[in-house]
Amino acid sequence: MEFSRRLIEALRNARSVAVMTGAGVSAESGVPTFRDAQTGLWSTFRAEDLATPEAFRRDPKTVWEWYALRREMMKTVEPNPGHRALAELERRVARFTLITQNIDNLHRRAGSRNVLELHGNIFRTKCFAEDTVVDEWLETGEVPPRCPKCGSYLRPDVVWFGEMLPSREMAEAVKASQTCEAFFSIGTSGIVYPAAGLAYEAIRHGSFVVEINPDATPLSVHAGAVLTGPSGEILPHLLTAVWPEADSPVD
Ligand code: BJW
Repeated sequence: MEFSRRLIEALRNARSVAVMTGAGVSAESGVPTFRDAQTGLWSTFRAEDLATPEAFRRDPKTVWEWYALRREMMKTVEPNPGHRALAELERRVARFTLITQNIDNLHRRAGSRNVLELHGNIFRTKCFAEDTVVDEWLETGEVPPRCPKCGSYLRPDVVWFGEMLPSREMAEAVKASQTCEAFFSIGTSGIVYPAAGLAYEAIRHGSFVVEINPDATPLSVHAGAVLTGPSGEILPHLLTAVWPEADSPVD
């Protein structure tokens, strides 16, 4: 696998790196991407139509069950070489921020530490009415289960369309994007805002922007380098090309 000298130098010399990831980073772990997620019984539903507060109000049972199924599947998968290479990259760069749209926890499980989860985490649950995290509740068989404090329905602690992103995480993500020397956009279709806007913030502030994706996205024509292919293959090779003297990033 060949990388341009400009890309290798940019990454080797960068004192601060921000990385934005999307569902494609977890594809090689066996997690279907958001827009390819619907198979079997769920193929009649569009993911975009289930991931909204309106859908939950209309049909809380269906939405809860969709997330319950995805949560069970995400429990059974393992981080892949792409996740592990990003955890290793954090150890090699002075200031490193991993911004993820993923809710599957795989970056933390791979060893990444400075992770900003912009769209929440499927393994947390919150009260639909009070918007507070709930750790324990009584299983009565009712679906969705109820908040032990107020009796409202519980929901996954993820960000649905039309909802605000968590303000601390978003503010830190904006700051990291505006101050990094190199910015990576990996495995995301780049169509969901405000997350998709961060790459353009990085470009506006003079960062070297690199995209890794098997397919072109709206960002491709603006990026300083486009690496076409699966992130689980490209990232370990890139780290070896930049730091040839170091141990393999994924052993
Ligand atoms: C690989 C690979 C491999 C495959 N290796 N790569 C117009 C302008 C600006 C904003 C808006 C607008 N119209 C509407 C909006 C707002 C809306 C929005 O952006 N909509 C767009 C669709 C237009 N945004 C919001 O509502 C956000 N909130 C907000 O804006 O608040 C302020 C506000 C509120 C009210 C009114 C106005 C303003 C909230 C967005 C929340 C998104 N949440 C979801 C669901 C999370 C929970 C769940 O998973 O169920 O987040 S939607 C879904 O999309 C999920 C993802 O994180 C997100 C991004 O998807 P991602 O990760 O890019 O996945 P895919 O499937 O799209 O792409 C996978 C990619 O991987 C592909 O490119 C493949 O090629 C690639 N790939 N294999 C590397 N091996």
